[in-house]
Amino acid sequence: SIGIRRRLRRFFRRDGRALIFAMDHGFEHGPTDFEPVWEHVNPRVIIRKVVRAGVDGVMMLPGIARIAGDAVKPTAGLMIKLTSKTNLRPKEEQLLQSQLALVEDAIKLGADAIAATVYWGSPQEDVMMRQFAEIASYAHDLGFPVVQFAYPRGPYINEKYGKKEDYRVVMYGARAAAESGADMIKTYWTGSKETFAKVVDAAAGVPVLLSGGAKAENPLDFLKVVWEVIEAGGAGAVVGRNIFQRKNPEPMIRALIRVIHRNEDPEEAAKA
Ligand code: FBP
Repeated sequence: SIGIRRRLRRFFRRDGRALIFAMDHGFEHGPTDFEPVWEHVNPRVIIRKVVRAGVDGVMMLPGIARIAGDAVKPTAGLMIKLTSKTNLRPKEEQLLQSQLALVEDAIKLGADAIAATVYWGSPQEDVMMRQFAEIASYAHDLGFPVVQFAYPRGPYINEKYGKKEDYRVVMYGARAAAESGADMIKTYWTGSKETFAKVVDAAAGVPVLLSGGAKAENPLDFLKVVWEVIEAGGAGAVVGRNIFQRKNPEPMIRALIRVIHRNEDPEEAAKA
């Protein structure tokens, strides 16, 4: 629909790419993720910094949107994720994301896009699949794009492929996300440009963004990965720790923008 296309443009620049800041870690990992730079536990502080530095979008859970959604100025899209889990759950239940709020809540909070996670391959895959289907159906009806964090993980994956980052697993998740109606997909790095290009192909035209991962000590290492993602046809990155675990996130954001939007060589981008 026109609404979906218009709202997707709030995240993607004309080149079809986006840098999105992720900040659901206080819930998903716990506030310890903010300990490296404790002032960033205050959502307004970090959101102001990243928006000023030029990110294209910000992703958060509904409660943080209530507290600090207005700090996301109109220069950036607001993505509200409706599912999560805490790290406090028993291990057997870590493979499930539960729904925290409704599509209507996210819309009332000003969301431009609605996100939800599916752990493909989880023993609870069915629950997340249905959750996603319901969210997508409502959101699409109302003209809102839906983002799937397509994260394959589960015992069978480990048994058969050894790790969840195996490209056959990641591209399976991306394909499943596309087939379940996602308008944007966020997934893991597969380790090489060639394999990530297959993930992009498997998504059949639905934009695929990299999920940042743990903070790289050397920023250049992370910029190189993002550069390969772009070379592979990826549509950008959704980045949390590599941004908020730096006291001054601006140089990293500026460098990421150069790599994502200007195809700049990571070494050059890091120097600028
Ligand atoms: P990072 O860039 O910090 O990896 O953030 C991306 C993200 O998907 C967050 O949105 C989420 O909280 C976290 O990673 C989940 O990571 P995992 O499930 O691998 O612990």
